[in-house]
Amino acid sequence: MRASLAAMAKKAQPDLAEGVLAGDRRALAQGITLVESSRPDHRAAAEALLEAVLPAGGEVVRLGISGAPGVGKSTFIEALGTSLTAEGRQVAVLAVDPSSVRSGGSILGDKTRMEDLARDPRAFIRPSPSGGTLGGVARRSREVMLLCEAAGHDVVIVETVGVGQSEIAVAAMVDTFVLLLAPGGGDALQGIKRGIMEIADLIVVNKSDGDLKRAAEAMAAQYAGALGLLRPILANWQPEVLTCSAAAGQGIDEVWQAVLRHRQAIGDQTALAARRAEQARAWLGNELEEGLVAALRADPGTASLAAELEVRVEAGELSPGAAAREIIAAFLKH
Ligand SMILES: Nc1nc2c(ncn2[C@@H]2O[C@H](COP(=O)(O)OP(=O)(O)O)[C@@H](O)[C@H]2O)c(=O)[nH]1
Ligand SMILES: [Mg+2]
Repeated sequence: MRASLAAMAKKAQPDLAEGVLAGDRRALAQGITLVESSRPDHRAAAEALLEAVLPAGGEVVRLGISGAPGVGKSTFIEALGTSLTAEGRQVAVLAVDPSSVRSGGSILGDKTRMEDLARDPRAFIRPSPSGGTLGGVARRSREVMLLCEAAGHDVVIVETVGVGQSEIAVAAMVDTFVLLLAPGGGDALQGIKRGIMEIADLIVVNKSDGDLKRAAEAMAAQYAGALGLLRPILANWQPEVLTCSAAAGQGIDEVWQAVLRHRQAIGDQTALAARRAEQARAWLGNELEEGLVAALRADPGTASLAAELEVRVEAGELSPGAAAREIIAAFLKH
């Protein structure tokens, strides 16, 4: 499989790009395998493939969804996704979850909660690439997103568990970022870091049904009040707070309408393109930083000096700043 993939990558690159652009699911899956591979020859092929299929253009909606485990992300994505495919949209669902090595792939395990969507020929569900740093996982997901768009998916939903930094990375690759909450966590506002509220374009309180309905509404009111104190991210967009019941399929369309309103607030296609261009520029910066650090760490000539200086920093003989400058200077000389 590995060998044949590499061979295919070398010989049939244009065919693969064509297959992806034609919306062929096997080609898309092969392309994703290339993009997610850490083998250097695959990386080169993946970059060639991305170059061949970009820019996909079209009216793609990139939607990020973050929320703690159990708030109902999978149930929500199933409900939203199936209603979008019923409208004729092609939906891709991706996950960014750097911890998925441990959990065995969040979305894959969740496919049982996305049963209809998983079977839907208009939908494509891909678990988080496993392994590596958050930066690495997020980068591969971003590239998978671009491949899915090239293959004709016009709504890409990127799911992430709202713990740690992954939501920042997801917010930086989507147009609209939704924070999903649910009552019953007990700790309400305290449980959510202010940081994630600051990047949310929409806050949706799920499980607004049955016994939880009143608690959900109270929670929504509380968050609306808290949001009012924050500075809006877009000049003409005040983040909205909505309630829904993913399980009952209620309020889902209202969330989608809010997503479309946020998109309107971003502006026309030119404004959207400018925003995405800015995101791509920021990603370039991240890639450069990660790449440089990786190159430095892999450089055998620098490694021994780094180990030596580390000891001196630990002993308090040398400041971390001075040590870093010395290591960088040595690395740059090579
Ligand atoms: N009452 C109620 N339960 C829900 C709703 N959405 C999801 N759940 C339940 O919450 C639990 C976690 O849902 P899941 O979609 O797996 O959450 P995730 O971990 O965020 O993906 C499951 O038991 C769901 O059945 C909802 O709208 N109302
Ligand atoms: Mg889930």
